[in-house]
This record gives sequence, structure tokens and C-alpha cells, in this order.
Amino acid sequence: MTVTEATTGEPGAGGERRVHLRTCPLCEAMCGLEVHVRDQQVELIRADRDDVWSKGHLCPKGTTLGHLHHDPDRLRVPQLRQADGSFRDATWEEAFARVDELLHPVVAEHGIEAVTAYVGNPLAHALSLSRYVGILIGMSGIPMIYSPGTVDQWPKNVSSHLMYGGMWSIPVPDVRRTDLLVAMGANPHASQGSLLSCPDLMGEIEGIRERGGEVVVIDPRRTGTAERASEWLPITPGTDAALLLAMVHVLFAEDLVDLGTVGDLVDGVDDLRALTAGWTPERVAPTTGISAERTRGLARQMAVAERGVLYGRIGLCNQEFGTLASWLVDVVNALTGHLDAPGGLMFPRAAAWPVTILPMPGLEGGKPLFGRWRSRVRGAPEVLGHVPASCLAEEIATPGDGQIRALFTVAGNPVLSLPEGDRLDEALPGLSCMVSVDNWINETTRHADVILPGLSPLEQGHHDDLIWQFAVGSGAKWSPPVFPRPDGRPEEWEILIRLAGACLGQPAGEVDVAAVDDGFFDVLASVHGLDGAALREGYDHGGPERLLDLTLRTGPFGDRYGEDPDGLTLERVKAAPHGIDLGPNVPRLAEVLQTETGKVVLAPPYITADVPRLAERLERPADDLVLVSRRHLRSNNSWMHNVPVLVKGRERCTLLVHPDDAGRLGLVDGEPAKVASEAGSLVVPVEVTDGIRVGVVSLPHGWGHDKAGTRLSVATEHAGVNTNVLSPGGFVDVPSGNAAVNGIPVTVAPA
Ligand SMILES: Nc1nc2c(c(=O)[nH]1)N[C@H]1C(S)=C(S)[C@@H](COP(=O)(O)OP(=O)(O)OC[C@H]3O[C@@H](n4cnc5c(=O)[nH]c(N)nc54)[C@H](O)[C@@H]3O)O[C@H]1N2
Ligand SMILES: Nc1nc2c(c(=O)[nH]1)N[C@H]1C(S)=C(S)[C@@H](COP(=O)(O)OP(=O)(O)OC[C@H]3O[C@@H](n4cnc5c(=O)[nH]c(N)nc54)[C@H](O)[C@@H]3O)O[C@H]1N2
Ligand code: SF4
Ligand SMILES: [Mo]
Repeated sequence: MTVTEATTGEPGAGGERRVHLRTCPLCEAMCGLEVHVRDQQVELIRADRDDVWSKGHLCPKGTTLGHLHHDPDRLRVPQLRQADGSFRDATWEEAFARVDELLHPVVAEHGIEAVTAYVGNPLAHALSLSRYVGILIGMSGIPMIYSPGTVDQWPKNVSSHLMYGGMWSIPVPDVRRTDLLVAMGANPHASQGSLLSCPDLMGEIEGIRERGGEVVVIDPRRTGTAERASEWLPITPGTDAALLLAMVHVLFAEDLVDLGTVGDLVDGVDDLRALTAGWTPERVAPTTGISAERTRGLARQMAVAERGVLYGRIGLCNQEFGTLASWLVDVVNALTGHLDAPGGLMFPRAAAWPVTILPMPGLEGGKPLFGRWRSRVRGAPEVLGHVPASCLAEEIATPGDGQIRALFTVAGNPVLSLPEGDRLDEALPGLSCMVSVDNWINETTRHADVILPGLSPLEQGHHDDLIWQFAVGSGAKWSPPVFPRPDGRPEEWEILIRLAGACLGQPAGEVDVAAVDDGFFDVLASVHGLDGAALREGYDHGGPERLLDLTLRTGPFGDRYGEDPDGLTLERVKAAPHGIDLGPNVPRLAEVLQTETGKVVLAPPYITADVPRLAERLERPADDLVLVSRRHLRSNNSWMHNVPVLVKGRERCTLLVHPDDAGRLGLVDGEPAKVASEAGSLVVPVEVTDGIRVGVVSLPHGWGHDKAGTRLSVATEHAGVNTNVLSPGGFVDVPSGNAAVNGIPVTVAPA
């Protein structure tokens, strides 16, 4: 593989400096970077101003890929747990042999049902992992897996599955062309956008205002995004669905419904009219905290905007009424003519089709398949193949038929990320076999019997296979590795195939990786009616790059293996080091729809059945104090706190409290407070700020690095506390099973 695009060859101490172009894999913005390397050391990372996608945008995290690569704590060889609990370095042969030794007896004695996996967030940003995780699951026969999906976007998956027939058919706001952006439960100032890939979102927000448009932020906290918006509406956590139902009510009551261009493709408008008849703004205002007048105004603004869009993200998913809220976001856009329209919500077209566009087995045609089975211990109903990830702890800890005895974790840290992660922390030592594919010894992987490290991102080629399906436009970028693959080290896709083989009783080290890879290629080729075996003749390599070439060539812009000589191939993408821009999103609802009727199901009964639960919420007395989560620009879930430049400065793991609440509770800025919920308690420093609604406190997630046995020397010095100790596992959005980590009733007192 060729490595560098531009070589400056600057003379100077220690040899020449080479500049490598690279897309940052750390978040959805997909920024183009220049990585300056001298003597195998990353000297500097800065924005690639010629990147066709990000045009010079980057954030502080992107500049730290070198720190991650050179981090002395990053694992470079497999780790084996010893009798005294400590880890020792091992060869790959030893490590795979240990996997066999621990895993084979579990499967032989208890069946594959006793094995599961938890696959974490970085998987979505890594070509090797995102392309091959399906093999680990599909080939191994593991009946079900866990993921942070149910602490993230599961409500949106449910609404998209039922409305459009595809759980990943998620429309994204066309922020670059809109004049009204109403953002609910999203803070791109920190997150850089989620289920919305667009570099420099804050610049886009500024742009909307500069061209005379408006940006309204609905959030219990005055976030960095709210600071830059035209208006901040501090809503009561967990009540967005009530606000949105009232907006729909207004649209009907004031005869403002206009489906625009999608009228012929939408079913259920009358059902919605009937459903929302009683949801007046006056009825919901005392609960949402947003006046009836402003609620009406929002509906009218959406209706009159030529190009307007309502966007909801994790604050709308990770809450008690996540499915209703996530569904209603799309409903309001549809009823105001902003679905599938420029400036509204649009369905992206990824140049390389991701496997997520294939119908999930058993879930074809938008079939409302929920509750086909229940979790063994809690009896939680299955939703789209998942149960709440917080079930994992009890499934390991509770003896009996079907008990989980072997666990793979792949790029995840569930001990910190999941509700009641402390219970998982207690359960993990009870496993007969735990194998982690991870680059660090963190709060979770410290329990593993075997840790198999992946390569550093800079040692692998990169393409965002999943993220382009949430992008405001189409494009393609290829990043060659900056550093060569170290001798003898497998890539993660090979590791996943070996682990899948081990589940079938094969020795992990002897699995025929190439044969499995060929089979996978052939299956994906057959999706487009192509003969994989014949196509493979044309390649001199396998692995993710071959799959990427296949999916690019058979994708919407592809050359279809020569049929369209001007079409895309991986070779063409490689020849454009700053990327290829394939233009903004285009209306394409008709081709997206996979529902039985071929139309948008605007009022899916499975979802509308949850409205009475919301009606009960209106009658509930207000909570004294509730907890919500937050993110920070210089942090990335639980795993970048080991980068010195990102954690230096003011302590970030603090409890935000409004001055009125601080006054009445006797809390002092900078002093410790004890926070307690029905699930647990912790002590954390208070930060008094008027940038939060009265009655709401906020903690960031992903902290709590004070556990013994990790190898995170910097993070340990900036431990913080694990907010998920306070998240009750049973507090979920009922239709999706998604965790409600926002809106948790808590008490706070000086510690
Ligand atoms: N209270 C609360 N809890 C939350 C949230 C919240 O808002 N509030 N958010 C939830 C959300 S949205 C998410 S996505 C989850 C995240 O939950 P997880 O995915 O469980 O956690 P991460 O912190 O992303 O852990 C990533 C792990 O991947 C490892 N890693 C990093 N790069 C690589 C790589 O290239 N290869 C491999 N093999 N490993 C790698 C890191 O060492 C780390 O262990 O947290 C959830 N938890
Ligand atoms: N720097 C950085 N970037 C990240 C991450 C990170 O950890 N750090 N994580 C990545 C991941 S995995 C994800 S999923 C995305 C998430 O990206 P976003 O969805 O933008 O997530 P947050 O920044 O947590 O913003 C959520 C907002 O919801 C608000 N909120 C809480 N409860 C409610 C409610 O009931 N109603 C309303 N209306 N708002 C509410 C919170 O106050 C918060 O401001 O970010 C990604 N990008
Ligand atoms: S915004 Fe996201 S993609 Fe861009 S540099 Fe920062 S972490 Fe990387
Ligand atoms: Mo996430």
C-alpha cells in the first residue's frame, strides 16, 4: 500500500518530515487531517484545508491521534491474565490457545447460548471492525449481543423501522440549506453532530443565522450550541414528546398541515389528527415548562418556513419517552413539508453501501417484530433483536439454564457506559471466559482473561463505512495507513474471524481466515446479483479493502465493474487524496421505503400505543430534582481521558447546579456533594451555573477511572466519577428498551 500523498522532505534534525493525509476516525465529522511525521513520530496534526468534505475544520481531539498512537499504555501485544490477577505479555499463539482453552469447554458444555458479545462505539468508526463484526455474530451462532445502541439511538431505530421499513433509514437535517433549525436534545458544540455527519456544524449554525434564518435549541441546559442559537428553550427533561404532540395538535387545529412533495407516499395523517386532538399546548405546558404560546409559535414557524427542519438527538432518545419523541420529530417534519426536501430531513446516499441497508433477518418489510422473546432474568422484551444492555450484568450473575458464561467485548467499556455498570463490574469476574478486543486495559477489559489488541488507527487504512449514511452529502475518502503494520500483528477483522471460528470449536489460531473472508465477499456480491468467485479473480488481496471496493463499485455512484466506465472504484477514490465530493443529498424517499405498503407509516400502532403512558406522565407531580447527561468537546465517551492535552486544565467531571437549587440545598461551588438515586450514590464537586434549568443537574458520562488494575496512567490521575452508578437499569423508554439516563430523579446534599 502506498503511504503518503505529499512529501515535503524538509531537511532538519532527525530526517525528513512526511505529511500524510487522513480522515479523523474519532467522531462523525470525518475531518480531513494532515499528519506530519518525522522518524516514526507524529510531530503535528492539523487540518487539511483542501479536504473536499471538511475544508479545514477540526477539533482538539483530532490533533491527538499521535498521542493515542504513541501512548505507552496502548497495548501492542496480547495480554493474558495470570493467577494473581495481573496481566502478562503473550504471543499471539499463546493468546489464541488460551481462548480455545477457556471458550471450547463453555460451548461444549452449555452451548453457544452461553456466549455473548458487547460491541462498543469505536466500532462504528473503524473499517475493519464495522465490516467484520457481522461475521463474529453471524458465523459464531451467538444468539444475541449487547451494544451501547440501547443507551443511544434505539428509539430512532424503532421509529425508522416502523415508519420507513429500515431501522437504519434515518433521515438527517439538511443544515447547509435550511433557514430554520430547531435542535432538541443535541449539542453539536460538544459532540460535533450525531446521526448527522457534517463538519463544522457550529459554522453551519452561524451560517443559518447570517442568512437571516433562525436556530432554536430545546435543551434543559444552555449548551455551547444554545449560546450560539437565536433562542434557548429550557425544557423539563423527558417531556419533549408532549411538546411535539402539542405541536402536531396545533398543525391540525390551525390547518397548517402540508405534506409537500411526499403527500402520495404517506399514510396515517388522519390517525394522527385523531390521536393529537386532546393534546393542546395548554395541557402540556405545565409539564414541559414551555409556554402554550411558544409551543404554538414553534408549530407555526415550522409550518411557514420555506426550508426548515426539526432535529432531535440523544437527549430525545436517552429518556423515558424516547420512541415517542424520536418518532414525532419525523412526524412534525413530514406534516410541515420538510421530509425528503432540501433544507429539511433527507435520506443520505452512502457511496459505499453499508451492510446496515440490508434487511435484518426476520425484520424485513417493516414487520413489527417486537417481544419475540424475553430476557431470561428480568423478562425484558426483545426489541429489534436487543434487550436493554443493562441486562448483561444479571444474565452473567444469575445461575440457571441460559446463564452467560463467556463474553467477548469489542471496543467497548460497558462498566462505565451502561446503567448500573457497577453491577457489571461485580459480575464480570464470575465469567468462565472473557476475551476483549481492545487497545487499552480499562475498567472493563481489566476483567478479561485475554486481551487481543487491534492496530492503532494510524497503522490501518480507513474509510467511514457507517458514518456516510448519516451525512449531509455524499462523498468518498480513503486514508492509507500512516505507519506500516507491525510485523506479526493481525488486523482486527482477522481477530474477529478467528474468534467466530473458536465459537464453532475450531482452534482460533488455525481458522482459515482467507476462506471465511472469501465467503463473506461472495455473500455481499450476491446482494447485487454478482458472482463473487469470478470477481475475486480480479483482486490480489482480501480483507476490508476488497469489501470496500465491492460496495463502492456496486453502490449508487459505482462503476458496476466496468458497466459505467466513469463510475467509482476504490482505485479512483485512492487517486483523490483530498477526497471526492459527490454533492448534497437529493430527495429519494420512494427508493428508501421498505414498508409493506411502500408508504411512510406516519402513525405506527406499536408507537402510538405508548401515548397513554405519556398522558399519565402529565398527571405525575413534578420531580424535585432530575439528572441529565452531557458531553464535552475534549472528551470521547470513556476512552480519551488518557490523553494529557485533553484532560489538562479545569476539572470537567462536575455536577452542574442552578444557583436557586444550590441556594436551597446548601451547595457551594467547588465543594463536594453527594448525589443519590434509587440505583446508587456518588460524591462529586459542584459547579454552580445559571446555564441549566432549575430542578435539573447534569453530569458527564465516561468517568470513574479510579478502579484498581487498569493501565491508564493519565486517566487515573483525572478519575472523576461514574455517573451510571446513578442510572437505574429498569428506567427505560418502554417501546425501545433504551436506557433513560436523562431525567433520573436524584437527591443532592452537601457531602
Ligand atoms: N449516562 C450516560 N451513559 C452513556 C451515554 C450518555 O449520554 N449518558 N452515552 C452512551 C453512548 S451514546 C455510547 S455510544 C456509549 C459508549 O459506550 P462504549 O462503546 O461501551 O464505550 P467507549 O467509551 O466508547 O469505549 C470504547 C472502547 O474502545 C476502545 N478502543 C478505542 N479505539 C479502539 C480501536 O481502534 N480498536 C479497539 N478494539 N478498541 C478501541 C477503548 O479502549 C475503549 O475501551 O456510552 C453510553 N453511555
Ligand atoms: N466530544 C465528544 N463528541 C462526541 C462524543 C463524546 O463523548 N464527546 N460522543 C459521541 C457519541 S457516542 C454520541 S451518541 C454523540 C451524541 O451527540 P449529541 O446528541 O449531540 O449529545 P450531547 O452532546 O450529549 O447532547 C445531548 C443534549 O441533550 C440534552 N438533554 C438531556 N435530556 C434532555 C431531554 O429530556 N430533552 C432535551 N430536549 N434535551 C435533553 C443534554 O442537556 C445535552 O445538551 O456524540 C458523539 N460525539
Ligand atoms: S470534529 Fe470529530 S472528526 Fe473532526 S477532528 Fe474532531 S474528533 Fe476528529
Ligand atoms: Mo453514542
